[in-house]
Amino acid sequence: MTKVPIEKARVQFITHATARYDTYEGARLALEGGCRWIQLRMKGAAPEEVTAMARRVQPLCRDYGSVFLLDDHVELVREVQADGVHLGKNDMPVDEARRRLGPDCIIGGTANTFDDIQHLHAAGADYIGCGPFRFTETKKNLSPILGLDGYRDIVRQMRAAAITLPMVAIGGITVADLPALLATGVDGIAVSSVVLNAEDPVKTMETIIKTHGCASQPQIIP
Ligand code: TZP
Ligand code: MG
Repeated sequence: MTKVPIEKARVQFITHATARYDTYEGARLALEGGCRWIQLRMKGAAPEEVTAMARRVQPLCRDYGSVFLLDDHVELVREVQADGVHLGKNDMPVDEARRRLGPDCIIGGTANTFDDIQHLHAAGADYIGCGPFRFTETKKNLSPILGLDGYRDIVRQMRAAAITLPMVAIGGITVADLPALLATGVDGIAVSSVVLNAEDPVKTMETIIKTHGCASQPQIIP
């Protein structure tokens, strides 16, 4: 697998347990809807709990041909055979994670500004999750909201600096936002609640994939 398969990176699903769906079921629905990039995010969960869930979600992702990343837990990446890790500003620095995990592992970083992106690029990140687009209850302690103008500005600065890392928008994104958001030049989107809170999560993910014009490979398992 290419290190960051861009066709899979364009629509990323971030897990989140809700009253209706647990973490595993949420990931399964996203995969069934055609998503091929799952980030296992279990804020506040003990490492043993993350490990146990990762041992269930990893093979599911493999069956669907999906990328499987852990949020935060660099120390578990090898143990659960994840493809990589996503790191925020308060997590292990990307360059240290790179030293520990090696060149083949996917390492993503969270950014809110072009300055953050420059640092992540220099540190050896493979892709950027940039946000928040708008307010969301899925994440605590949000950075300043970017909105469409924020992404336009950041894309312009990335191009001027010839930084070609894939950059995905995140935070409160709905299906209706996609055309305008993608028109800003971002490479993709990362979503959670728009899928999990939808009446039909599978259909909603299918719509997102179609709207993005990057339908994934046909499903591998029924
Ligand atoms: N980082 C910035 S916003 C966010 C994360 C993990 C949550 C994205 O979830 P949602 O439900 O799509 O706003
Ligand atoms: Mg984090």
